[in-house]
Amino acid sequence: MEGTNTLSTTEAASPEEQQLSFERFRDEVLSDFRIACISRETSLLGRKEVLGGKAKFGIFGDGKEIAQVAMAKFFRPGDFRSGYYRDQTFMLAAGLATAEQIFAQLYADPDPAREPFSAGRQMNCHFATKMVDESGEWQPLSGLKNISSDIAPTAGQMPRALGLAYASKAFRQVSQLKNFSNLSHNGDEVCFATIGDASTSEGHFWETMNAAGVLQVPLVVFVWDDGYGISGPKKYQNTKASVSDALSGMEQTESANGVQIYKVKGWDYPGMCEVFEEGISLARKKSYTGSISCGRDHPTTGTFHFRQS
Ligand SMILES: Cc1ncc(C[n+]2csc(CCOP(=O)(O)OP(=O)(O)O)c2C)c(N)n1
Repeated sequence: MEGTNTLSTTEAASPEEQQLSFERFRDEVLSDFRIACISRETSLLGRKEVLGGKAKFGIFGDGKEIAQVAMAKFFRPGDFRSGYYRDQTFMLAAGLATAEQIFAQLYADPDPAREPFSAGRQMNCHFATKMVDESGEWQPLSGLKNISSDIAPTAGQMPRALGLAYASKAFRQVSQLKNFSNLSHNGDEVCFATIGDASTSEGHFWETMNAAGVLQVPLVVFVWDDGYGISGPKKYQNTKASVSDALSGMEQTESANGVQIYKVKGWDYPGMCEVFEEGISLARKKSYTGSISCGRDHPTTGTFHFRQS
């Protein structure tokens, strides 16, 4: 796992180097645990504030903490996320949000210094980073971790994720774009999309997966598979009650292009780190498309769909 499993690479290292690697590894695991705990407490306290009438509406990311600290390890400057309202832990782990900012948005604080995502205009846990500066000029996006503004319609993030990944492919292929190094590292960015399992029943999801397979773009889709959409169990939302099974017809084979599907357990921190590393680096290097889904009492389904260019 990138930056974390240094233990496995230390066989030839001196005892001092091994000790250093172990300490780094331990620090990283502890830091992830700390972020997961802060995120969980944010969810519990935030929900209390809503139920107690101090905030008008709240939606939180409890249950998805471990998958998201793992995911954030592989999100690099230049990458984009096009996601939805369950991603607070990812935002905390990527260094793009603080608990204070999450609460400022919950209370609709109109001061952008305290609520930088939307200055109180969006529902809570609807994140964004700035793409342009005060004069309307592009920010140096290739050096920033970028969040395209979350929107309320579920699955609406999917076509946008496709467009962002397709833009990276254009940066790889179109020579006239090579000068815009402030926007892209020669197209080696990945777009991370997140979506709930119930929302994968929507047309936007299927159109995006199909188009990504055809266009072969660096897109990784994480499906947070908690088994429900509102209170409806997924057997009423998804064919076969599994988006991975339903998607299997699009899976890559020896003789045909397609997408690769990975399933991982939502509570399996090292397992997810390994799968995410493999899938995301494939998307980054070879312009594949991927999708992952995560569950609650059953395995987080890590469904990366990778498409060879
Ligand atoms: C297009 C659209 N239809 C319906 C809704 C109302 N809605 C909000 S959340 C939600 C359920 C989403 O479930 P899932 O995709 O599994 O995500 P989860 O919240 O469980 O992570 C629905 C139906 C919406 N926001 N947008």
